[in-house]
Amino acid sequence: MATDNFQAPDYYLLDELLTDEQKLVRDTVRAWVKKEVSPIIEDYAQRAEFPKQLIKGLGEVGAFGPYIPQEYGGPGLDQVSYGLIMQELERGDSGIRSTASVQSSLVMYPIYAFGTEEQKRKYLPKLATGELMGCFGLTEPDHGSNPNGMLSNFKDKGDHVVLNGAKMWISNSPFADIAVVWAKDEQGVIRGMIVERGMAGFTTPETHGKWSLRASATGELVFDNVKVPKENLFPDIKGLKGPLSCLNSARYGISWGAIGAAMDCYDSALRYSKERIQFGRPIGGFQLTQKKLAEMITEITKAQMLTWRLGILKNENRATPAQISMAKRNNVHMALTIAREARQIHGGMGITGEYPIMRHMMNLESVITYEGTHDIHLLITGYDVTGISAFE
Ligand code: TGC
Ligand code: FAD
Repeated sequence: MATDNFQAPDYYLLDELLTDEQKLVRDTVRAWVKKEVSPIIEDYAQRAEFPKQLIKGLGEVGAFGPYIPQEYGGPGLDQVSYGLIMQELERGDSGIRSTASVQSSLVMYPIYAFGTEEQKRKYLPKLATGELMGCFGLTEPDHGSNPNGMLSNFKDKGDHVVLNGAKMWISNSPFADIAVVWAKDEQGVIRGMIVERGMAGFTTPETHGKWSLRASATGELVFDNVKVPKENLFPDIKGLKGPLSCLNSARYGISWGAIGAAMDCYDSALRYSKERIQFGRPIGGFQLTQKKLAEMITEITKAQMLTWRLGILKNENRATPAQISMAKRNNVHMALTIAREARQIHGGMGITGEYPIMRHMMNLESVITYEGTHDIHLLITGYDVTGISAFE
């Protein structure tokens, strides 16, 4: 992308609902994305490479564990600030937001919520700066939407456990220093543990050939009789609610992130519609283009309201998993629809890297699948309102 002229839409003056601190955080990350992400991201996406040099800056702007308390090296921000950071990062690229989501919600959160004091002190400060990077292993080749069926398992050997199995589709795995891994014990109970790069029998092959999230590194986690010290296990959390609690935090962040991608597509389409002349007038003057733009800003505004309210509920510890599912599902679908419409408005130019549209659109095809697919979130809402599970 040559120049980043992004101007954030705020149709309902939502800025007035934000605190000074939240606005400062948002503006800091917005400026960082303009300076550090926008100039390089298209090139990295085209080359299917994660821009590792951004890690330090992500740590500096507070994108790693935004709500982790300062005592453990985090910025100690509130949940709306966390959401705004994810929004701004995904405005740049979903892959950059993915890296921050995984580090924050899927690595730092479980260590903070379920870890021992020693684990927290050992890992969290370094994860907050990016000195250590982490990944999260839940999905397996044969168990995606249904993680309860996982086959990864470990056996108790006294002072350590022996871990076997494989995880697939793991963001950040090719370069992560540690992995938060979920596996079953000998009684079939799901437990979490921290596996470190360098442990014998642990490998992280990279997944190639993605048409989506090309600027994010994805890979496997393979465990072949890996000896994991007992002190690396989370002591108390048992069952699927462990990993699903982490997903609540990540899904919440994604519901904000998707707005960022949608805002970028809308902003680009709006500008293009005023500049591009056909039939002697700007294409933005045609009713069909205006319909597209009007629907885009309506949906973005609704999504902004939804997530802001969800953020307030989260700050008060009142947000339910089903409310988070609704926001993740609605906002990612909204963003994907807007990306497709924005692509139409850009005509042929919309398929090129001159504009961010196609990259956002392809990225969002992953975002609508990971952290629970579009249909799984619909079924979570269905369960919540009827009390009858479609999964049993
Ligand atoms: P179910 O019987 O409903 O529940 C089992 C236990 O878990 C509890 N629970 C939750 N706890 C916390 N948060 C939630 N959201 C929870 N949902 C359920 C539940 O209360 C129960 O607890 P207990 O104490 O009674 O045992 O479980 P189920 O097997 O029927 O499955 C439910 C289902 C399908 C909704 C769940 O499996 C699911 O969400 N599947 C989707 C899997 C998924 O989202 N995977 C994501 C992998 S990570 C990822 O994609 C990272 S991408 C990152 C990036 O790059 O940004
Ligand atoms: P499946 O579960 O096989 O689903 C296939 C289709 O069947 C979907 O449309 C689904 O909605 C539908 N389906 C399944 N069950 C039902 C049902 N009961 N009713 C109706 N329809 C149903 N995982 C991690 O653990 N860590 C990561 O860091 C991570 N990063 C990822 C990065 C990328 C780029 C991608 C693409 C995925 C990542 N994932 C990660 C995995 C992701 O969470 C899974 O892909 C997702 O949960 C879906 O699982 P699946 O791909 O096996 O699809």
